[in-house]
Amino acid sequence: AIVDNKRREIEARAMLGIYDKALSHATKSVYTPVSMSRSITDNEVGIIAEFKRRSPSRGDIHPGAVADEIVKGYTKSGAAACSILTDTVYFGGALSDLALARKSTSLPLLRKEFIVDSCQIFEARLYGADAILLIASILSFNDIVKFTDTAHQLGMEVLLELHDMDELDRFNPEVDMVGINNRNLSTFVTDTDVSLQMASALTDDIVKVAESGLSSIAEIHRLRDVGYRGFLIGETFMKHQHPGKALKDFIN
Ligand code: IGP
Repeated sequence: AIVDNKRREIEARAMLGIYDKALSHATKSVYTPVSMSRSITDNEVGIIAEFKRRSPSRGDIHPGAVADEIVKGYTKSGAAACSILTDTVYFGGALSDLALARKSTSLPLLRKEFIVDSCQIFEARLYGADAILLIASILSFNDIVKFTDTAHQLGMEVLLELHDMDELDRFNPEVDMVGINNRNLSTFVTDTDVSLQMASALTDDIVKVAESGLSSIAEIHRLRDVGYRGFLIGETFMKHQHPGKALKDFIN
């Protein structure tokens, strides 16, 4: 349903001619992307702090959250990068949140979106993203290869999200990071053991990110021990009035 809705949104935006401009102006953006994978591996903890107002699995998490305030807090508290949900219908986010985040931090930003068309990658670059998410469960291997190439041409990195062993055939060695999502996107069942079990399925040289359902620093240490360098965390921080402070308390 999310993907069908996304395709309809894109079709409507295309009819308005929104992407024609995005395509020709994407690299004229004043912002030059930086490496998210390096920021993660250089950071002591490697937390990718997410901006998310609500989700289909949890409903409202932090309605009315303001992106620049929260991203500033995350930056001050030592995040290695930030992830910005730009889907509106299911997550209450917007591209304007990405633009606001861009103005408030020099940390690398991930455009968290259901990418099904290359025009969304141009749009990501234009709004100041440093990296894009590609979700293996909604894409073909060919699309993953093509979209990775597009992101790289625009100077951005790719985080490829996998959830189970069956998706390993969609692994493109050209991607910059692989994320293992503990949450099954069709059932919303979240089990942090997924990251632990999938760790050995990936080669050591790829930057590994554990995603979803992470709520304690002990879990992070356990995942670090099996090779993860990045940790994508949303709800654990966003459910608090001051997500930046929550991140600080989490690390310390
Ligand atoms: C963050 P959590 O449980 O810490 O809020 O999860 C992030 O991993 C999650 O938002 C996410 C997601 C996605 C959202 C992972 N992959 C794909 C939308 C689409």
